[in-house]
Amino acid sequence: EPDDASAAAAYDMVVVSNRLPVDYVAGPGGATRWKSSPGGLVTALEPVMRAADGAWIGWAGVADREFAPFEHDGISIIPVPLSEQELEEYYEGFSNDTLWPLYHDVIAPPSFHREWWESYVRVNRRFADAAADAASEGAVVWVQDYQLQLVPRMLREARPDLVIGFFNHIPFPAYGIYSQLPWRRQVIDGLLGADVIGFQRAADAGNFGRAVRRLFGYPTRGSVIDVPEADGETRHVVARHFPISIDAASFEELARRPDVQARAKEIRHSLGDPEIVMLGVDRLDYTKGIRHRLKAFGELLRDGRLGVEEVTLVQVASPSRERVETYRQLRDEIELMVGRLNGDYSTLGHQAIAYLHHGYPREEMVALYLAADVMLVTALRDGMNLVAKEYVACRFDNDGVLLLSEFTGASDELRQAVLVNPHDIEGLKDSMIEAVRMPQRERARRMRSLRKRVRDNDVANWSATFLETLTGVGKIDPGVPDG
Ligand code: GDG
Repeated sequence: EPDDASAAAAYDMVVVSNRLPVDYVAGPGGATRWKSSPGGLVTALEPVMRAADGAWIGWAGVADREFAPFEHDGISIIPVPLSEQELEEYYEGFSNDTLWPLYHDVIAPPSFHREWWESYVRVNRRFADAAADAASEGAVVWVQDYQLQLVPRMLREARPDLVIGFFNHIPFPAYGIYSQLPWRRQVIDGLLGADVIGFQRAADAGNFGRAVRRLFGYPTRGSVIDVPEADGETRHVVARHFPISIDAASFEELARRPDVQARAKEIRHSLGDPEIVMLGVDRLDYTKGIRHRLKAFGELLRDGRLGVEEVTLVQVASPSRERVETYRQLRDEIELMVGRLNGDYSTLGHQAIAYLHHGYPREEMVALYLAADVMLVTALRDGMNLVAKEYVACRFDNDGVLLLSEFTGASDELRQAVLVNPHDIEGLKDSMIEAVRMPQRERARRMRSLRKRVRDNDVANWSATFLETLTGVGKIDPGVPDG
């Protein structure tokens, strides 16, 4: 039960995620400043939180520092501290070197370490405690992503009055892969503390349901799982897909700005005005299929099916998880490939690949989207992939071709993209050529249909659908006997 002190600062809507939507920047003279940070989840939830006047619980991005709660841009921010060791074990270790590769179909081998798991449990407990303190009686708490899978159960035990949602932003793997996890029962049990468990794709929810049946034998009917509780009651937990999206209107608004359009022209000009600009935008991550993309592009140049006078590939690889060894190796491999391809095929006037290991402001990203004739999304596994949706949202000119991997959640919705299997290098090459040569009428037809899809399911729709499901469950369930 909340005591008087916490009741005074109680919020009816609480979001819990590993990272806060703000970055800490050391100001002049030791002053503390906060700056909104870009990224998939922040982009998705910021508008919702501002409207709901809620609190956001998460880590501020610097280890070994404690910060008092504060307001930022109309959102109450409640920082949770992490020590340097917890950063290594809970975050870089268990979250990004165990769960991330495991949940992305073991594209890279996951590491299993018992100390990492213990740290994961400890940190999840700290986040759950912070949420229990911040939430008002009967509040809605929405827990985000794979770093915090134990929080729903911990929170339910402390605060049975709460309505608890969980959304998994990354895939949920098939049981044959999931079952490798030494703590597979604890993680599922942690998630089942929620009232609603959201996934990106129907296939992810299906994999989760199968894991529940295999490990616990709980009955499932469609998206409802019957979870027996210690008091003999049965809770009905909903596990289904809620495909995440973007704030499509705000991307289009940026794309329509004259300065952003001028910048798009300038980008093409500075590339030597090639006929075709191809673009990749990814965090530098082994799930994104950057190597497959470069290999296919390199072979097209080698075979003379594309020439550097005609085509330039712009690859933005934003720095990510740079202290994790797999990511360092990946960076070396990609930069070796880019260096070789440019060495082999660039001329003084035309670069084969413009490779950028930087993060950019949103305006620059949008200018890049506008400058690109072909957008390459070749992920080997991706929960959704927001870049694909952002590209489409920006193309109010109904032009541009989206080449999209079947292994992204986005491919379930964006059926009018040029769909590819990135493992099939020959197929990928043919699809790149198809995209480059696609007649204008067909480009327009496909883009119109893609744009309609992204407009119809934007991020406001995503969060509204999730929260309606969640509060619907919360209203119906308490006190209603099973059956
Ligand atoms: C996870 C899941 C799921 C990237 N570089 C810059 C920049 N970005 C922005 C993009 C986009 C976001 O970051 C990346 O989102 P993605 O969906 O593409 O991928 P993940 O980061 O892996 O996100 C993913 C997502 O969560 C949401 O549920 O779709 O499957 O893996 O918005 O534009 N933004 C700016 N500068 C950059 O350099 N401003």
